[in-house]
Amino acid sequence: MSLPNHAPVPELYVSHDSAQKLKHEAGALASWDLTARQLCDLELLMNGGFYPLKGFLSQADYEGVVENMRLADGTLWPMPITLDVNEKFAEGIEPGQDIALRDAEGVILAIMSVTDKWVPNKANEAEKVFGADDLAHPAVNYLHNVAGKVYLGGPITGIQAPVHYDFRARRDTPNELRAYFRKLGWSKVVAFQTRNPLHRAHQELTFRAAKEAQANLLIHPVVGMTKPGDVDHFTRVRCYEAVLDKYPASTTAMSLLNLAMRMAGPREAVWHGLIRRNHGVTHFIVGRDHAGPGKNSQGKDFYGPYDAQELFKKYEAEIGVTMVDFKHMVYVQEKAQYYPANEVPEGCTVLDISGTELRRRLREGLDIPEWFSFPEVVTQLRRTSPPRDKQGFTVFFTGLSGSGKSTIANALMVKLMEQGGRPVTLLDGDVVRKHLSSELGFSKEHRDINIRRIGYVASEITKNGGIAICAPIAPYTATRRAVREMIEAFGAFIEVHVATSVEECERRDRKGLYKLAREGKIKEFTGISDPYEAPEKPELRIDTEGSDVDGCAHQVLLKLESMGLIKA
Ligand code: PPS
Repeated sequence: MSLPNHAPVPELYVSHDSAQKLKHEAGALASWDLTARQLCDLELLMNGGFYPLKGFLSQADYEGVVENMRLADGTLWPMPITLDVNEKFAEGIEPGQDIALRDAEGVILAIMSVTDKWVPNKANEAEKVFGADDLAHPAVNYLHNVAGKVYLGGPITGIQAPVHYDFRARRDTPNELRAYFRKLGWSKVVAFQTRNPLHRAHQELTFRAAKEAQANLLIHPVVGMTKPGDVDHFTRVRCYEAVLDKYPASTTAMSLLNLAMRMAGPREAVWHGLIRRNHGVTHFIVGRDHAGPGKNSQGKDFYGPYDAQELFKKYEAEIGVTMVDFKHMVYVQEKAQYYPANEVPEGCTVLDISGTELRRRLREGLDIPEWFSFPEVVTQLRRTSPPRDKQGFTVFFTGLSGSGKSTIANALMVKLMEQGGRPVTLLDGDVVRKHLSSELGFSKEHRDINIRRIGYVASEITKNGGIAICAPIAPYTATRRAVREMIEAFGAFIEVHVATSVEECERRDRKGLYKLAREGKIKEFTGISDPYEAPEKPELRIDTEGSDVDGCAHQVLLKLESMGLIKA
């Protein structure tokens, strides 16, 4: 789909007057509250960032995209942009019906004319789009454990753009960027996609790319959704702003992109290229391991380091953007400058600090050398990542009823309060059920709601620098993982499996519940008539059968110390 970079890209919005009228009428339609990811997708659909898509994918388009990266009409499009909904909502919707799409506050942003409703084969989608049906991939985990079971497809009528209150002046639609480039006479623009703070290696890489392509530079960071655990976008944008004056102002621009990344490596690179083309860019930097999701469940990389470059090259003409490929940049000590890893002069010393190492240094308050980053960037990062012993964290006990979770959790709370320094909150299973979840039972659905509530409260405590100790049964792996992700956005998550066997719990039967469960008087009782999925890799596993409560709590303290979360 050719798209000259001087012409506007088609948007899906109706005129202001029609929008007012439609908004009024849409009040009576069935309405769907968009998830955070769908909200990002909708914004880019409406403003032309996802051109030529006219809405969430129909089934035929979805199948084409999954199987061979093409829409039903043959147009290149590598990423399924789907409206996933739960079965309950889907039951009431039939093709031919219009639905209102709302943001988290209930504001109607668009109307979708539903043309298709289907249950996707998610395992196939994972294999084809992400290369493996492996839950270690964040998008595969999202697909199976967050996304709804049913997909709806159909064209969108845009009413209004989602509102952003942060960094408003730095956000541009594709047409705003196109107009800006036109105004400045920038016929060649090379875009740099990033989800990380900019350090010196990135600056060097972007300088070189602009020089190589003889183009102006657009720093185009993603501020929608990135990989769980990434530096939050507020901090990152402050970092970008801090280094912007190190670039020549007349040839460099920065704009924020509200994209929800999928970390799909090669396919993602092609997708990023198409999105940048829509934003009026002519060249695009693809570096080492572009949009890589990290290691799979076998500890191996999902994609080869240069797979994304290869796939981009193959489709370059169709994407309509020229790739500027780069090897990994490293610092050469003797030359006091950065080189692509494959161009390092012989016999020289290479210095490099990985993302993991950087996070360790921040966490432990260690030095971050000037050759690696700019002091202004390090200052911003230190502001949001104080040393670990000053950050909030969550200790999440899981185990069978009567395993000893609550008792150990109580002892741990007292020991932490004795040390002082941070507020401590205990969210015990029984106590939560009394105060937060009194209306819930023990079905899988209700248990999941209960655990997510605990996770939400713990994440707020962690975010605000406190210590949350949780002690529910939490029998399901996927739900525990969801809680981990919620919390790791703000601080450490320590899963402690209190591994008392069901036989031992039943022998102790401290509350008399096992007896009632055996007699069938309590239904869905964990370990007796309901499942318990033991954690495979908890931070700590405690065997209560060999040690007393004080000893168990002490094991947790030692773990926290070894992680640098409390001072010895
Ligand atoms: S869950 O699965 O995490 O939501 O469960 P949780 O909220 O931790 O459960 C708290 C206590 O509920 C009592 N209880 C049951 N447990 C398991 N299964 C069934 N059916 C059940 N019915 C009541 C039990 O005392 C749990 O407390 P603990 O402290 O774990 O013994």
